[in-house]
Amino acid sequence: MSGRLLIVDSVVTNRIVLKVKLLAAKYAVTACATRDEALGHLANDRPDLVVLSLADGPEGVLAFCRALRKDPATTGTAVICLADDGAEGLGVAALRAGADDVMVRPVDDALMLARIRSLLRARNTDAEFRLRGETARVLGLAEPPGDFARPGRVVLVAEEVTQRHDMARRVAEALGQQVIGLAPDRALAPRAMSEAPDVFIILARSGTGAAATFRLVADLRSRSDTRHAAQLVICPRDAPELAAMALDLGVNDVATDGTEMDEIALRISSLLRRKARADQLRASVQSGLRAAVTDPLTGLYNRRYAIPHLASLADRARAEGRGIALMVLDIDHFKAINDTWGHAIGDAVLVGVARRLRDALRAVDLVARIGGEEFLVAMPNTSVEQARAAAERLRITIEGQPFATLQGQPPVEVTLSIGVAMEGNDHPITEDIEGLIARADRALYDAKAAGRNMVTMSLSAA
Ligand code: GH3
Ligand code: MG
Ligand code: MG
Repeated sequence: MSGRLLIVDSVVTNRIVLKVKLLAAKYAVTACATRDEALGHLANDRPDLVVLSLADGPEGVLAFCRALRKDPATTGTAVICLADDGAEGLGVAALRAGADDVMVRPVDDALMLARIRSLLRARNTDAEFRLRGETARVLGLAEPPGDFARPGRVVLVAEEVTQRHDMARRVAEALGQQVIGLAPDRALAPRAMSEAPDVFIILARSGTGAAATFRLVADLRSRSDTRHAAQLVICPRDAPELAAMALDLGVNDVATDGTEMDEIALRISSLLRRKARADQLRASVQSGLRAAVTDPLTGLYNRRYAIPHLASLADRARAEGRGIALMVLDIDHFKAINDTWGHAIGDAVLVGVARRLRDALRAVDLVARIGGEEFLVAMPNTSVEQARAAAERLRITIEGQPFATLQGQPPVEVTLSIGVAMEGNDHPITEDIEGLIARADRALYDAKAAGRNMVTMSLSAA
């Protein structure tokens, strides 16, 4: 995976050694000796990830880190801080300042590269989510996600029962919320929890137990009720290769045994925030897209969906050399229904008509509400006779039985006029979809002019 990395370290040998390692891993790397130099670089270039040495005066470095987070241009840039061994408390401070990870020198090379890969992956996912969120917003589909932290469901998974209870209790204390301890097989049982977890903390086992840990990580990722949950794996201190493998397997974060509880709690909080943001965007994009193409009153597709869908139905019919029927249906004297019975009953009639139309058609047919009391039906793979019969059936479906609307109200008699335009069946199908609809509209007008409650066909444009 390629990416642009920026190193800020005043010690020349540190800078060069790290740069050489990262270049060997095929990253584009810039190294700066001072934060001022780094700022100059940041003004012209947007690195994907910044490595900061905390040895260069922690106060200044942390302020720099906070500034990166605050600036919209760099808020999504990943940050790794490097601390000297024995710099107690700096880990927590750096995470609070917005760093994604703090690594203690001497850093294990494989672990560092795995961490960089993991952060760049997360950054890409974030960027994609942001983009989707923005698209949804531009289209007017979704509310912008708020910055919020709701309590999440945190589950700690460990094989050994005493260790499990002890760790769950300590994490819960540091985090200030409930943490459920579960054995691995219970974590995989869908009904073990009433609601899907947001974060799994997994206590890794080293040696022969490592395989079981990795299997659990992969299993949780593959199941529908746990796949979106974030994973934090806590590895034994002397097993950086295990942490590196876990990151490459796709866990969201790793920590080591003996990491301060405050730091674990911060890492979990950050995972919870990220998970909540992703959940919200997923939900708003999905419901936004659905809302964008359906009519809220009847649940039918709206015009925005119908036109492009009709175009692709026409494309397919053209490619297969089959006919297509397009109908425009309009309720007769609907204004009078509103005037006589009131708008609420008018609405109920619209809902009822929509339901009868949908029930009377095939699954492959398109039914949409394209105006107040106007509907569109497209039937692929349909001959003139079939189209005429279908339109007649729809007309009778509406006319045949008055509509029961609101409770206590008498049923309402409704009729429908239908204009049908045929395409294909010996002619090439038009690419002019609006023109095709206009033909069906003219046929509808003829049906209205001829007395309503009637089907009129327009056989071809030629
Ligand atoms: P025609 O037989 O010529 O089609 O006459 P019409 O009365 O059906 O047609 P017109 O276009 O004059 O009136 C349509 C009415 O539909 C006017 C409008 O108030 C009403 N309408 C449009 N949308 C809705 C809706 O969502 N709910 C209700 N209740 N009425 C609606
Ligand atoms: Mg109308
Ligand atoms: Mg009408």
